[in-house]
Amino acid sequence: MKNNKFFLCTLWGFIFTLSSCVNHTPPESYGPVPKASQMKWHKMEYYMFVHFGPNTFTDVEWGDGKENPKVFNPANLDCRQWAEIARNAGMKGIILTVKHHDGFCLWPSQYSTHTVRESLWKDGKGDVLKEFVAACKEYGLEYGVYVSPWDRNHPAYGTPEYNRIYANTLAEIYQNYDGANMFEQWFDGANGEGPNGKKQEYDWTLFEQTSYEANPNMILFSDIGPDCRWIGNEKGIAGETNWARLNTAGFGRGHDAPANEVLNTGEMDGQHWIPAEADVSIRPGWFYSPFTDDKVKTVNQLMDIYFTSVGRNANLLLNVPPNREGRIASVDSLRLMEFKKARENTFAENLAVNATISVSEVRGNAKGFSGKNLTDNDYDSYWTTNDATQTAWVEVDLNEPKTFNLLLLQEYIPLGQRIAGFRVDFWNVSTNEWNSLLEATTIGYKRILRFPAVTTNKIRIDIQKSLACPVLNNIELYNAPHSL
Ligand code: FUL
Repeated sequence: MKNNKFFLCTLWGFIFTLSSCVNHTPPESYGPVPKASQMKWHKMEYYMFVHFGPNTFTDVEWGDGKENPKVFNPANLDCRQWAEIARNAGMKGIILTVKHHDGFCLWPSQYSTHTVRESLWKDGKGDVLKEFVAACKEYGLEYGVYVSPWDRNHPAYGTPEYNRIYANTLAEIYQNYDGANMFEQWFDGANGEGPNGKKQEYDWTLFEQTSYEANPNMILFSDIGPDCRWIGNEKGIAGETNWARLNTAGFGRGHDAPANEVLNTGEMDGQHWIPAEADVSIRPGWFYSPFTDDKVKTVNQLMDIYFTSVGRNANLLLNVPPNREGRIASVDSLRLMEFKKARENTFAENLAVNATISVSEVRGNAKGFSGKNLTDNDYDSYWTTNDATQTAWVEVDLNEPKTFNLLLLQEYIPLGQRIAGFRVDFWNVSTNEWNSLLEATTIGYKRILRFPAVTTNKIRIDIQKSLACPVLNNIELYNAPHSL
């Protein structure tokens, strides 16, 4: 009897200890994490930038604000054509330059005398912004605006008074053009001298407040966020290491921004979730010019840009400038469709979809965190380990040899960005040993790795450095038909 009691006590103690080691609860988030609006933004991945204004007609990139507003006279403006092309190109939205550095407003602003109202277009009664927002809505696209703080036309620029004028301009846009539904506000960092020879001291707190008041879910872009940051170049190239995290204390926009190299890679210890957006133009300039009709980027260049932006944890903002008619030229739209086809061909068949996944460890041995979640096509299910684990491996067994040259990985970023170093090996079917395929650092929302094609039945992803237990939610393998 006594012995039995002792046995039962020991058994209960053992079970208790065991169950406290086994963890069925999701990991705590690590470091800064995306807001719901940022999560939605990450999933957009690819959208259109539209530079349009007086510069479209004058072959310059930076109008000086003294241009005659009458030069703005598109013969056949058609925002629905832009929207239809963007949608057919697989883009999720459009951001329009409603005011560039020349100060010219594409809507009849009460805060400016340099607007569509002063142009010849539609006898001064037109409103590009109105047509743009209506077209995006009609085609199911998100819409956003670029409103340059630097204004080379406004007489108050360079004085404290201008900050209020600029904030009022933003408020006017939000109020009259459904700002509550705008997905992104693009704050350019450029800051030149005003008519008095002075640079504006921008009141960023006021500008941000004005935007969030209209829509707390608006993504505010600038060199340093707060919601997404500049990638540090205008080529569409994110760093091979790219953290969606940044330290902003002591930094500003434009000349006060962190070094371009820092913006390009983000910071492993960044205190804020500020993911990168890569802006690049399909032509050499941001604005249309007939001189660049034969210089539209090739499909191979666009595919490269896709891999160095979306494939490196950044969103791609591809500029497609309408011509003097106010329409996207056929050379640009054809290229966008070829680019879409090339992506469809590349990602036509995920070879990992039926793979058998083995992992070094499953959190609490719980089914909910198993390796199967890596191929189930459900964004919100993921594989993870116990809290103390910071190195781990995943083996992807394809059951038979397959040829591929692309590996797509996703970290479950709602719990933070964690992975800082990993390698991938493939099973060499002729020598029966593991051979090295690649080594890389970060993953983030999405990472697509390119390599010379291999034919093998299995690969192994070795996570060698993770800031907290790794949390991966997706693995895909593809054999891109074109040269990479
Ligand atoms: C820059 C501007 O100066 C260019 O004209 C362009 O608008 C680009 C997207 O941002 O800062």
